[in-house]
This record gives sequence, structure tokens and C-alpha cells, in this order.
Amino acid sequence: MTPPLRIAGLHPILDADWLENNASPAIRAACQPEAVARHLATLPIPLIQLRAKGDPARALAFMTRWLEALRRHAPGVRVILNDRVEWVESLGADGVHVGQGDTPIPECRKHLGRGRILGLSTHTAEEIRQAEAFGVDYVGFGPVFVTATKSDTHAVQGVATLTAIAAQTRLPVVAIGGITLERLSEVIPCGVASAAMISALWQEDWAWRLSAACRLWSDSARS
Ligand code: 3NM
Repeated sequence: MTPPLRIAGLHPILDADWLENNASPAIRAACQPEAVARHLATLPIPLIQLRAKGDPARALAFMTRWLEALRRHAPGVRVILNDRVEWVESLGADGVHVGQGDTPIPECRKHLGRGRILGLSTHTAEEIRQAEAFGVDYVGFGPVFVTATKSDTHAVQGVATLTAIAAQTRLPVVAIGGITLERLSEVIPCGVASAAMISALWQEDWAWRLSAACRLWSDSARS
């Protein structure tokens, strides 16, 4: 039987553009796969996403390197690939997250079969309604706040819209876009399952940031 989908909590995204191009040399030096994977294994993080847009050879090298480290040092953390559904089987990933313009959902499901995770980026109530009909496992919704990490985003949604969306859909919602540790405290009460973070996590003190974000989630679950 397929185990229940556990995605609640922090949804860290390891983004090649951020880690290899945009972050400072000090951040790049600090964010090493083995160290990150070892720390993830100590935290209640159910799932991590690997994202590498652009050149396929570079994307494959990035995903292979991180996936190997995660499997070796954090075997309990599920790993999904952004967009690259055709590599899920060969790399042994746990699923895929696609955007509206990426591989169509029915095609993704054919590649993945039922046991793997399928997430879809959405930006409107209509896109969420379609996602429900398609049978995806969760929806991303954003950008909640202004983000510099993705240039072709939709208009900022804000927490009021996020709250309304989370109340309307039966699918788990993963909030995304401009989420910092401070703003995570505004996002968690919106009724979302999870929050995805890139630039506010992967800094020189990433280990402290991951732990702090997990603490915010577990504190909210207790209150
Ligand atoms: N998707 P950061 S916003 C990858 O709105 C992505 O769908 C978005 O990065 C969407 O946490 C975004 O650094 C970037 O703001 C998130």
C-alpha cells in the first residue's frame, strides 16, 4: 500500500541558480551537500525539492550530486525534482514538482505511477480547481511576498488571499515566494500544509535557519 503523503512542515528547495550563481562565494562554500544532508536527517523535514532550470547537463549534475548526498545521509527525507519528470525513475527520486508551463499533469502521472509525489505550482483559484480535477498530491501557491529569486512570477498574493485559498481547497497547500523566517510566522497561521523557502534558508548560517524554521512549525502544531 502507498504510505500516506507526509508533506507538512518546511519545504526547503535547493535551487541551482541560487546556490551556484546568485549566492555569495561564502554562502556557496557553506552549503555543501554532505553537511546539509546530515543536518536535514536530524530535523522533522519530510521532503526536499531539487530545482535546476536551464542547461540540462548542469541540471543533471546538480540533481545527481544532491540526491546522492541526501540518500546517503538523510534516507528518511523524500526528494522531489522540479520539472525533470523524465529523470525521476533513473535518479530514483520520490516525485516531481511542475509549473503551469512544464510537462502536463496527465503525462507526469503516466511517468510517475501512483506511488510517487506530484506537485503543481498554482497562482489562481481556477488553477487550483484544475489541479484538484487532475489529482495532484499538493499545490504550490504564490508568490505570497515579493521575491527576487524567480523573475517571471505572478503578482504578489499576500496572506489574506493565501488564507482564503487554503480554506477553499482539500489539497495540501505549499506557500511559496519571499518567505523569510520572520514571515514564516505570518504564513503558518494561514492554514497551509507547508512553506517553501529558497533564499532565506540557504545562507552561511543555513543550519541555524533550518532548525529555526522547523521550530516555528512544531511550536505552531503544539499551540
Ligand atoms: N516559485 P524565495 S516564487 C520557485 O510564485 C518560486 O510560484 C514561485 O524563492 C511562485 O524563497 C519562487 O527565495 C521563488 O523567495 C521562491
